[in-house]
Amino acid sequence: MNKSDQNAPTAQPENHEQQRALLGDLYRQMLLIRRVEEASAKAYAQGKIGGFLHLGIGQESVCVGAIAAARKTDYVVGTYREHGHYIAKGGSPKEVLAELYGKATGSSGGLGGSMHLFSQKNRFLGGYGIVGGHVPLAAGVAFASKYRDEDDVTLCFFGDGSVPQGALHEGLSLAGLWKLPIVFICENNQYSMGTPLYRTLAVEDVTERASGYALARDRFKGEDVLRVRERVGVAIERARKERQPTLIEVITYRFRGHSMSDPATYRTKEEVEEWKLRDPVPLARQRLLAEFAMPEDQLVSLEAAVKAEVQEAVRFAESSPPAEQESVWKHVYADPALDPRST
Ligand SMILES: Cc1ncc(C[n+]2csc(CCOP(=O)(O)OP(=O)(O)O)c2C)c(N)n1
Ligand SMILES: [Mg+2]
Repeated sequence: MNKSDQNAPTAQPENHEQQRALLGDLYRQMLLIRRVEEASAKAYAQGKIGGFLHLGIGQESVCVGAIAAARKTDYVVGTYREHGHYIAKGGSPKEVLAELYGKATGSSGGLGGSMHLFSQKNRFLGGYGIVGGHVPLAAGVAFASKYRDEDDVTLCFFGDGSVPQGALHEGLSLAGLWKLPIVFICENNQYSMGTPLYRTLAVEDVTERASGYALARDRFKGEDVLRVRERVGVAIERARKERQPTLIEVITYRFRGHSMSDPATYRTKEEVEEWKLRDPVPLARQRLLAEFAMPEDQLVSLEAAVKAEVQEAVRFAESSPPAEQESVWKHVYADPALDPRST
């Protein structure tokens, strides 16, 4: 059964014009995510956002490129560093910022906060705080698609810190054994909190784990959003058509500390500056100008529109009502009436 053809992502661009339009859109998405996260950092510093806040500034090309290769009906499961993934999967900056502010209009009614964005409508299934714990959940989502004979694919994102966790291996093992339609995407930003990769992994090439679980594998640098889209697209099609899961490692970097309370003193300024030369957002802009001859004023108006959208989202979050107290008792157990398949 092939229910989702009408929801296919933009096909591989066939000509220069299409490629320019595609890169323009991916640049807009990355910039939007960056501006949303900058606005949330500001609000956090002003004491308007509580709890934890983990930003993915520097890593935007991974979620934007990967999710652009998926269909609307495919599923995404992420970690606590998931604002960008949520927006790339069709969520709005208003829902994200309102959630961070603890407002009733947020993606999870203001009850989840930064680590628990969720959208049933967009098939963005969280937002999880337990490192590696969501990997078997994502395998379960992919199992459900296969069991129901639907051709949707699940994208499961996780950090390099998940790699030595037991739960991750259970998820990879079942995916390989049961030939689940899933793509595992390790966003290797070189650190888990303040611990560098070489202190957590004896074998730093994460994809070396793939053969033990009969997974296909791929590993590449993540700063070029078009490359991410193309390489993840290959794995998605393999999952959809052959039910062959893939383990992908994308090399990336976060420019800020692990969370808002981390000054990131465990790495040198030089290291950060060197990675900033590969910042995916200005790289896409430069490419649009140089390779695709996009007029500068077109980019300037796109950037102004992104700025206005984020300013509006901040106003929306600030003026929204707080999470309803009685909603604390909702969503504790599954409500069959909320299951769209029960209607
Ligand atoms: C099972 C578990 N152990 C420890 C933690 C505390 N913790 C939160 S984030 C984190 C680092 C994870 O790093 P990584 O997976 O590389 O993701 P990144 O933060 O770099 O995106 C740790 C150890 C946790 N949340 N869950
Ligand atoms: Mg990491």
